[in-house]
Amino acid sequence: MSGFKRDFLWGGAVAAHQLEGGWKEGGKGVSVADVMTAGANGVPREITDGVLPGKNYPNHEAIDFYHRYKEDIRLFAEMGFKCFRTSIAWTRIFPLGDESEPNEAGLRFYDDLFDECLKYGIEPVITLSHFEMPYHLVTEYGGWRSRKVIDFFVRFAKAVFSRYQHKVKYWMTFNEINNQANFHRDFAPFTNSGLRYRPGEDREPVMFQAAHYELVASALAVKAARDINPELKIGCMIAMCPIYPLTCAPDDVMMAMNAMHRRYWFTDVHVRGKYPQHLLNYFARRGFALDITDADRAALAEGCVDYIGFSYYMSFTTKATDDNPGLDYDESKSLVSNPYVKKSDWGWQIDPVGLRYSLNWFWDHYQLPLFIVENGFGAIDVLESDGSVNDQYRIDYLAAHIAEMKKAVVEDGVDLMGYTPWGCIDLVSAGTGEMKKRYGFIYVDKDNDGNGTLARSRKRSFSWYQKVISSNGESL
Ligand code: P53
Repeated sequence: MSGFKRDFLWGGAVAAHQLEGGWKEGGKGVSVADVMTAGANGVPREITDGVLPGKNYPNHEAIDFYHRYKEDIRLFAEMGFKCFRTSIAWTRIFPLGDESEPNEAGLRFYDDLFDECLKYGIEPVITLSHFEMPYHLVTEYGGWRSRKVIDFFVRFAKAVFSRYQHKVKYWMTFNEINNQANFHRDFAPFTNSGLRYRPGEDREPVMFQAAHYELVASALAVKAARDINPELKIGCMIAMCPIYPLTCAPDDVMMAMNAMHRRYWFTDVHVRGKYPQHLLNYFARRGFALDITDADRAALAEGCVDYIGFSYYMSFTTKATDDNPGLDYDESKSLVSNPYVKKSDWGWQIDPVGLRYSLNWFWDHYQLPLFIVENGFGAIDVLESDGSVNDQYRIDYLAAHIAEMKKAVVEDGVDLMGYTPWGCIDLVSAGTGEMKKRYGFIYVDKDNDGNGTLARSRKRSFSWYQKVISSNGESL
């Protein structure tokens, strides 16, 4: 093959809670994203007990896509997008999460949004759960601690598969389901699974249990989608940060392998429909008695995904240490800096070759079509007095990653479906809640404190990406 497929899905990616705003409109319920304040680099977002007065909740208004999506999709069409990845806010469809009937106003919003995309020939690519589960499920059920949430999720999935089956072909179940491998911090367990840990609680088995229920829910959703319409394609969504050994010392190499096991077993379950033996042995060694039934095992085996969606921003590096003779991976402690790569202002390691490595890693392991559904450079942009933004650093980042992606396809033979850079329009950062950490081709006039006109303007990267798409990745 000389380049990317002719029908390669070039586009951009966002998530409902990070751009829609309208947090109470159309009957929408409160989501976990609605109770997270703005943080900053090194300052974690606060998770509050409900929405409290006097706090800054950046997702409530976000960039007001709820009211401005027509203007924004017109700009995506101008760039030549073939697809647009967003999520359906679960709380627009089931505001509390445990209702028996969906909310018609919420369903109508996404009908209109998808129609607007299709009008320009833009294929919607939809994530079911992207860090925005109903907050009511957290307070009433403890989030994904509860098996009952499987039924609520599957009800939500069936409602939207049935409703949009003729508008949306490509779906993903849980965004970056493996972020919660970092369970020592509060962020990922809450955004992935609605988990609030009690002081002193043994966090790890709780995370494994929640992840298990999600994997079962995902598999049941895959099966439901096939029953509703066999044309639908359902993927998983994995946050891929390949973990390198710091040196070739055998213990460092082994440590890196263990780390990969602990961060990527989720993909094994999604793709192969069963747990890898290393993890079952780990559960036994640690004495974790998880609620995994025969019916769950059957569901997992029947609900394997059609493709692997993944995000790629950075690689990680790890090493063995004397205080860790078991070479166990703890994401909050085991990562070290890679001396061979640079970092973004937020400390994310910039490693385009890691994307080629990741594509090959997934392909070697699973032989399923791959879809890069996030990649991008969070940076501080400067709006010049003439209204322009000269984001050459973003162009450099994306061009270097696309060049490596091309090698994976052309030289290595990886089956790649598409590429949707993250935050194609500036939006609220998931990790920090900032506006200042920008990813877009389109600038949005809004700052960290919520000031600004919300006006949209094209950055330098806008016309660059337009050419990338029109040349099918030849012009970088
Ligand atoms: P922000 C951590 C590591 C890799 C990807 O992230 C991550 C995270 C969580 O912060 O999240 C994904 O906004 C996620 C998006 C998110 C994007 O990466 O923290 O799927 O929702 O916005 C970028 O810079």
